[in-house]
Amino acid sequence: GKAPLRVAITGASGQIGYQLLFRIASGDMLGKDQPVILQCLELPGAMNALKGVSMELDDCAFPLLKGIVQSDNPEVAFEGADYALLVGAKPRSKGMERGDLLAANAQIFSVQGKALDKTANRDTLRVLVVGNPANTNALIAARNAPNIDPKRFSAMTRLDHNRGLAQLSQKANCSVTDITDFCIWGNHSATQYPDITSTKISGKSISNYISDNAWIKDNFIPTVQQRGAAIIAARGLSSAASAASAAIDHMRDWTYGTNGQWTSMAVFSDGSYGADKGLYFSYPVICKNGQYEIVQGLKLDQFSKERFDVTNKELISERDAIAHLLP
Ligand code: NAX
Repeated sequence: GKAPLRVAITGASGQIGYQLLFRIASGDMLGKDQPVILQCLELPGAMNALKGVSMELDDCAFPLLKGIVQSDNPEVAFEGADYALLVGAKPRSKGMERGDLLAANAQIFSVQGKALDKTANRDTLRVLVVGNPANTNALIAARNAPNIDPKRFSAMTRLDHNRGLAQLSQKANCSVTDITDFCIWGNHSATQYPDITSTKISGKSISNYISDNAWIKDNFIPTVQQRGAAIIAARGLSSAASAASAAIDHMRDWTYGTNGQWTSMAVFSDGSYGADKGLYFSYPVICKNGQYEIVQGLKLDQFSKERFDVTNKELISERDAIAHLLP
């Protein structure tokens, strides 16, 4: 059989971690023939909860699960890691300013970037930042890991992408797999731009199925942008199982490819389409041979350009707010 791969997960005993660990251990992320070792990082105060989660993982008797590391030390949790899912982050507390939130997370992701640089497997590593503000946290982690290719870092907009697919499939009364060439641009925040300009359903322009432009502008786009808040309003808790599912999709597709289809990933910007270079910016990507490529050659109309600029500006302002903390 295959040698086990090492998968580090931070915030492992939190809401998303609790969904994620079991799906990774059951083979949903890396395949039903790929053994894994889970390397869990938590805050010291959550180590007891993590122990309970680890006991439950044992109790599943997953054939692919070859070990569980439990640590509050990032250098230990990231030791030899082939994958790192950075889920744990500082949540916004009451009265906290945006700048304070960015700074608190800059602290966490600086430490974790340095630890990845020191102990992870630099030649195989794939990093997905889920903890918010995810794009800027990815930037901070990558900048603190000078010996790791910045293309090995990414942030999650796959949940936004999947939310968009679900809304479109319900409106057009088709299967999510019939929908192609849809993407999310920019930040994982309310400024993200879910773009249907190139989208096709069963190979034909989406306008054949959804001709109502007002629905796209006034319903679809805000619904996808505000979905996180709608889940909190309904459930009293933020998205967790769907976030974990999107993280699984992201890592699986990055590793095994998308068969020529688009997905959305926030990746190191090379300046494509005018996004600021070096930001972690969500683009349409195609994954193959274990790598992603930003889809090139698309034409952004006036409406799309305006929305693109808003989310680009927001990411620049997030970066500027923590610029003094970057190495
Ligand atoms: P929880 O508060 O349930 O869990 C977070 C866990 O992280 C806690 O157990 C905490 O002890 C741990 N933690 C905090 N700081 C840590 C550190 N420095 N090292 C290790 N562990 C640490 O939050 P949960 O609902 O799981 O959400 C986690 C993060 O995902 C949040 O930042 C949230 O905003 C973000 N999300 C991002 C999404 C995306 O699409 N990119 C969607 C879902 C989610 O809202």
